[in-house]
Amino acid sequence: IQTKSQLKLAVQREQFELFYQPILNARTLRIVGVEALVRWNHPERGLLAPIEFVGLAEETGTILPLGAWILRTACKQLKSWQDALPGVPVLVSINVSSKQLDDANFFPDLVDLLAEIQVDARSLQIEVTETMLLKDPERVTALFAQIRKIGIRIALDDFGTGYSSLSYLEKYPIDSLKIDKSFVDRLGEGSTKKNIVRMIIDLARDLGLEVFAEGIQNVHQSDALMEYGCNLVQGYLYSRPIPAGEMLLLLTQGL
Ligand code: G
Ligand code: G
Ligand code: MN
Ligand code: NA
Repeated sequence: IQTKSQLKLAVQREQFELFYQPILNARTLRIVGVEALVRWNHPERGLLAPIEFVGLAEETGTILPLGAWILRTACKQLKSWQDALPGVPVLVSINVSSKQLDDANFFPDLVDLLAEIQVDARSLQIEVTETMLLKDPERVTALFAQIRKIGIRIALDDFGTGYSSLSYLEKYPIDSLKIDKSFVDRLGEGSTKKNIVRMIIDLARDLGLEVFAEGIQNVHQSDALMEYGCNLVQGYLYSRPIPAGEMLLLLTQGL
């Protein structure tokens, strides 16, 4: 088990690495974006997955400096891909904890970061979870509006797993939904369970939202998603999360 002080030290020492998982157009199989996924490069235990430390980081407040490092690293990476591949549009999607969004400095720091790195905000997306929608609605609405006004897209991650009601979807200024893997897992099993995914896609379309599906592992799932009208897909069927250097090759050559 990781302790608070170990994690704090690891942030100071920048013992983290971002992996990237491609997001594809299921029809054309072209890469349209990537999701940044953090790993802890632990000196003794090797590469640790977020499940081993993100919860602790959130509980202890270390998510603020860690989250700032993640945003900075992902923006610098985007900039370097844009410089290496002019004219190739890539969306970089970054998971942001609600603890980061609670911090009053989040937005001003983000604006400063974009100015410093000189990266186009329209190539950025942040992924927020439904817990965000259970907070002070006026504050969240204003914050999301500010973020979108500078061109950053907002996706609601792990959609369908949280406690928020569907009516929240109409209230908040967001751009897209990411259907949680647990729903994608059910595709191909039987028609009643398939209908949940179909319903989410129809709902998103109704609300004018884009819809992503994650955790796709087989062609039954991708075929069903395309049939229902969801073309933005992510999962092991296409690619696992990979280091930045390998991603440059995929962005250059395709899958
Ligand atoms: O990479 P992996 O599938 O193990 O990630 C599991 C979960 O960890 C993701 O669904 C996401 O919620 C969380 N996660 C991964 N990377 C980040 C990150 O950079 N910041 C935050 N806040 N959470 C992340
Ligand atoms: O942000 P979120 O917690 O949803 O991150 C997605 C997580 O799901 C990442 O940790 C990623 O490694 C993982 N993941 C992505 N695609 C697949 C998949 O096809 N199968 C499984 N089991 N996990 C996946
Ligand atoms: Mn995510
Ligand atoms: Na997710």
